[in-house]
Amino acid sequence: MVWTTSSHSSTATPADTVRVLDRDGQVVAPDLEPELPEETLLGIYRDMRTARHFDERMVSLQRQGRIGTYSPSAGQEGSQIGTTYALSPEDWISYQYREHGAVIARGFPHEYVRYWAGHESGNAALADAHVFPLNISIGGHIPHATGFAWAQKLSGDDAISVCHFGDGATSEGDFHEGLNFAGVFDVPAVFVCHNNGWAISIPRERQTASDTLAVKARAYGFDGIQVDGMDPLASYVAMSAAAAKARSDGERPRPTLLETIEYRFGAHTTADDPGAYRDEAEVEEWRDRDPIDRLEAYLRDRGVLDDEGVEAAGELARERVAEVVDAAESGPEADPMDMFADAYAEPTPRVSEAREEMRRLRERHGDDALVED
Ligand SMILES: Cc1ncc(C[n+]2csc(CCOP(=O)(O)OP(=O)(O)O)c2C)c(N)n1
Ligand SMILES: [Mg+2]
Repeated sequence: MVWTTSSHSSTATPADTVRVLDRDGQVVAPDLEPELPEETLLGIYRDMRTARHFDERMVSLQRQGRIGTYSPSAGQEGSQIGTTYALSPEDWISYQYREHGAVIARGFPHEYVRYWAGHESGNAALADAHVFPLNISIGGHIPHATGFAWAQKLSGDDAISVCHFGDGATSEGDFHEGLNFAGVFDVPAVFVCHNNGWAISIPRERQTASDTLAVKARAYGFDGIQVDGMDPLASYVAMSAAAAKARSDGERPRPTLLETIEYRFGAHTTADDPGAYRDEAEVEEWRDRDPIDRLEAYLRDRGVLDDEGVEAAGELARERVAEVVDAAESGPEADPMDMFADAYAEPTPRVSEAREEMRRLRERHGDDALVED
């Protein structure tokens, strides 16, 4: 481990934030700089470019009616991809609905796009990449991730459980229950709280009176660390250290909470208008810290990347995204009745009732029954 947390004060200040690169891509903490092979650094960069292009493409597909509501991730690729590169492919990832970068860093299965086009099967297919189904009920997956980590520990599995969620999720009871249990039962889990400053239109200051979100881990008896989430290398080193603590090689595993401080450049979802609650000046200020520009500058400085490499990464991103979109759209259209199929192993009376109601409505009105007035 290259950095310690023992001196982390209960009122973390920006000076405590783990940061390797400044906004110009200059190394500000040489002792934290990870020694990564060029191929790995380029992999992180290429995946970030792919995630950014995927985002643009998905918003456009939504506008054309080819997918449903989508939650953009532009601005947040550094923490999503930097943390995932620090894991073993055997580790399991659970996430909210915005961490597309983590899925891309896990091989980008084309079924992912099928999920956004309404296919339940798209969610299930992620299991091959050790990614749990996407979770929209805020915080609902945190106790599950803790329980899964506990099972990993009890079964002697060396893999760990990594759980992504947003700042808004920290106000849910599930956050408290999941982290409290994790601390008491010493589970091999890393919780990544993507603090992007907003939970839809609720700003971070209205979410909690705590100085930081990271400090909440103290109450559960484990470390909470603030990380510059616009810095992919800081995200990488913070996750490496947290994952090592969780794995612990037969010693007592310990969970960690990482609070990655970042920003979403776009809307909350394609159904949101951020102009109604935040200033464009704030967005511009954060655009100046773009994680892709930052890593690009670092790689250019080290001679790992030049104009040609940047161009090639853009081309690769376009190819990868076109490929998954084509593959996802080549199959049959989604069947809306599928939404009832896997809610429970056996449908509850309520689910059966809802399915019957949907069947009747579609019989009477066709698929217009699915469109809200
Ligand atoms: C249990 C629950 N309550 C409310 C909602 C409505 N909702 C959807 S997204 C969201 C905000 C979540 O914000 P945050 O956790 O910060 O994640 P971000 O969207 O910023 O990535 C809310 C309240 C929900 N999906 N689930
Ligand atoms: Mg948020």
